[in-house]
Amino acid sequence: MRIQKFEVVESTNDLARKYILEGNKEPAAFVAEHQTRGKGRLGRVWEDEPGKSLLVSFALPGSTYSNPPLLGLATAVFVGEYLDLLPVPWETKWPNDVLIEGKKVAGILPEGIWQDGLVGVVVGVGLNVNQDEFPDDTEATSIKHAFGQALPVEQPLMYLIYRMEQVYEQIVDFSEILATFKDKFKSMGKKLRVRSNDQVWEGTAVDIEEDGSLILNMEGKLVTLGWGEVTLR
Ligand code: BT5
Repeated sequence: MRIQKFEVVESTNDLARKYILEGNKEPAAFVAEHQTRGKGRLGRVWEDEPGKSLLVSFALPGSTYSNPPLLGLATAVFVGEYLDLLPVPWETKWPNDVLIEGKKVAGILPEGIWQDGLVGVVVGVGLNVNQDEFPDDTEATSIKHAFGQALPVEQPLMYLIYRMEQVYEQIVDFSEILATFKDKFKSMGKKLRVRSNDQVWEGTAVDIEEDGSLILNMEGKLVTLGWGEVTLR
């Protein structure tokens, strides 16, 4: 895996996208200390504290990963596996957030890169490693707050690189990872409100399918949602 480090960039996801579109074939990791236009999903902003956050985007060229959201979900589990090493208790929030005691510690942004078909996948990870300041509009935390001491940002980075290399080499068992995601999804069996495609769905979370979709039971009717925003009802 090629690793490229930067001090300040607009968004590491954009660097990874450009790298794939330039026709590079080797997987790469783009790491920054600070982003001036960190991206969340649906045009939202990802905030960081310079030098205290892990901001990395993995570029996986090729068409093997035809399901970017599933890769995002798997990456949430990889972050969780790292937290297990400390250990710090964690949970998942569908589709791809990692929470510690109900507060967001990591956000993941998977993107399919298209050019006459799928030419690669980018997976961006924002992980609050040593952060002390968080956005006002959300319940957030950092590993430092949960673990009680600061850690080198390189530590989770190295773990994620190790797992992403396995993904690239196709030696990762996605069904096992999905089982972990489900096991750590504390809202399973609970009433949820999900905003997806400009519609609001209310029902009980009953399963996550092999492709990463969430299944809601709406008064006996099962609805499959590929992507969405979850709030507890
Ligand atoms: C995400 O979006 O959670 C995906 C975030 C991905 C960020 C990484 S950083 C490296 C790479 N380069 C990029 O430009 N992006 C990726 P979403 O589910 O839409 O959540 C965004 C929301 O999370 C915001 O609207 C805030 O409420 C909240 N938020 C922003 N910064 C946060 C932080 N540092 N910690 C916790 N929550 C945050």
